[in-house]
Amino acid sequence: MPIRFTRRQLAAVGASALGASATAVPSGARARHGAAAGGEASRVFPAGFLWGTATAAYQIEGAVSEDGRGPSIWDTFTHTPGKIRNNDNGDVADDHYHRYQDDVRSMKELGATAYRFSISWPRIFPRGTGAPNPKGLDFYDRLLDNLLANGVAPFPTLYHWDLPQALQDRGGWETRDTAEAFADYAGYVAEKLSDRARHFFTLNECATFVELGHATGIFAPGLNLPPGRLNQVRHHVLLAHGLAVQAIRARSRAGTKTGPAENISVCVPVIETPEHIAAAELATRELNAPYLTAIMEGHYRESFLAAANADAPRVAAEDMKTISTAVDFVGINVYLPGSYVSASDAVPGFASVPFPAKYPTMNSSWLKIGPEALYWGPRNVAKVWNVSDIYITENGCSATDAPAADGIVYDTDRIMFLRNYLTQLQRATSEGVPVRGYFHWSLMDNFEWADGFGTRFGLLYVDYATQQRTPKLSASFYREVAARNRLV
Ligand code: BGP
Repeated sequence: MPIRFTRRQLAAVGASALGASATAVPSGARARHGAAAGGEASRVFPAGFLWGTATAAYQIEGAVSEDGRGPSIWDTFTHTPGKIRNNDNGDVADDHYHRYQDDVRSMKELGATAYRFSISWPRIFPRGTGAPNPKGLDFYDRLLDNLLANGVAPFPTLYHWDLPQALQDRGGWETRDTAEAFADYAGYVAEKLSDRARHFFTLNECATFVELGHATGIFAPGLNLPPGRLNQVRHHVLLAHGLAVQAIRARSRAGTKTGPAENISVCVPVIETPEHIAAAELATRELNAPYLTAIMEGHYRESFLAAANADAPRVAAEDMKTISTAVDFVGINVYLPGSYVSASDAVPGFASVPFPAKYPTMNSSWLKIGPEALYWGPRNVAKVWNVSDIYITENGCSATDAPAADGIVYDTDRIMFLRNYLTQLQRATSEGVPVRGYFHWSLMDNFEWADGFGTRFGLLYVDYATQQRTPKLSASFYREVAARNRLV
């Protein structure tokens, strides 16, 4: 019987089997030969694909009282006893405000070509509106210069949940004024920074900060609003996005690009057959009705309005037009399948299949492991809304990272997670789904909101007592992927 090697075995035996003749081949040629014979080309990402990392201001910066920064709702919330695991707070966090140069150097060492970070609104406008604080902007000026000097493209997010407390005191997202204040701030920042930052994300994960901050109250500002007021918050947040897109366009350099960074509910067909795939596309529109669907389609879906009934949002004349102002790209944060979806003859034409009790998770109870989410997320967005540029603005996982006796963090679980998710992303790009870049959450361990410092998502391990950063094993994996622009 002839011996047949699988591709993987072939790679392992390749060097010895080729013997002396292989050593005569120049290494570059051998690599090219290997790529063709071993099928490596099938694992590549498109040329120019961006490999980035992501962070957010309150989670890493610290320096909460420095250089004129005003308080945000997260300062208030974290200093309210009992709200955060271990009563942790972001007063110091990763001290990135003082260590940003080291952190940019780490990005360079990772081979990252892009960086998604957020701008702290209360550093720029300490009271949300009024006179800007020049020292606040100076920090981001220095950061941008440093990133560019190290070959890392800056992708700022304008709102990653740190609303100035002064605006919360005047009603927060319950008032339209906050949406207008956000647009003023966004336009101001874009005017100042668009000479160097060419892409701006408006708001990070509307669905998360609205629902967890205003319905369940486990995030700042910790509210439990009744349905009508909650729908008004949802609407004002969408309005803030649309007004900001317009303000950024009006005030930035020509060619500046902007779009959202939303954690859509990713709808995965339960089995990949045409009827379940069609159901997953319909579910994508329905299950994201209060957020990305409204942004992309310019109206609230009938089913959403019918369910809200008398509690539906109050919508002023031009609001939906503003909300659906054309974006240049769509950013999506993808961690898990929102739903496994099957076709159904009953209204609404699909069913969400329940997750089994012991479905595998990472080190956060919500973080279900579903690598195919990184295929179906961008694939559905591209298909359903005909989007031509997509960024994966966050993906990554929590783990129980701890240094071994030799000081190394062997996070093989994170490498497993990434290898499987990136395999699905590569499947998407190889089919022509227009994903332009990937931002890993996170560059380094940081203040993970309600979990405080109790769980870790970084490629770099942070010792919070010394602020020392140490690359984990997953950082080596990520470096190899980024350097080769393909899976390893
Ligand atoms: C996303 C946020 C990030 C990050 C991540 C992990 O929703 O945009 O800021 O925190 O999730 O979530 P968590 O910190 O809640 O575990």
